Amino acid sequence: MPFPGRLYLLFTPAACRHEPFSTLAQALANGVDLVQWRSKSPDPAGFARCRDLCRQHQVPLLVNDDVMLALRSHAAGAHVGQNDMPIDAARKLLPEAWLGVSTHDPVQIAAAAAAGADYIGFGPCHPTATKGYTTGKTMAEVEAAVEAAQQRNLPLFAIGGITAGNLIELRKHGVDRIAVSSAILQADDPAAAARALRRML
Ligand code: TZP
Ligand code: MG
Repeated sequence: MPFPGRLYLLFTPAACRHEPFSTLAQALANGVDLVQWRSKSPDPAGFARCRDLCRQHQVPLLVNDDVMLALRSHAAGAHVGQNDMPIDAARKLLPEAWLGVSTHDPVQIAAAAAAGADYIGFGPCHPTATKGYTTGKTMAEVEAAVEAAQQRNLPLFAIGGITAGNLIELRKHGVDRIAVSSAILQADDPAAAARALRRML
């Protein structure tokens, strides 16, 4: 099955301006088509609510960092960073589920492809307080990453400080999938924010 999703929401309940599960429901009803559970502390009840909402909307749910939670909960997959469980170990634990990897340059993209990742995140494209990045990528770096991913048939989600305002430029440089947190979770109107991003993808 081709990897699904254009508008990937990194869902951290504590990062929401409004009530988290109402925010998630609005995002799911307005164009978010992939969700990552990204809670920094264990929250089984929150995870269950998130999973139920994703199921209702038939949107795949992936778990950040915690490959074992992804396995136990029969989530659609897991996402690992460069300092989390090694990709090949995660791949062995999740032979069937989706596996995503955070990457920051073409060398990491090649390694993620070789280890069997199903998709990559690439960034931070722009500075973002969500993860404390003060610098982003040049558009030449974005293009090089898009090309490296395309050569390996690896879906690439641009990530980091993406807004409806700066997505136009990323689109011009080959980005067709994005992962966002604050653009939706911190929006005054999360439904409108999700719709605005989705219209551009
Ligand atoms: N990885 C690179 S930037 C980032 C992650 C998880 C944060 C994305 O959040 P935002 O709020 O969309 O910048
Ligand atoms: Mg991580």
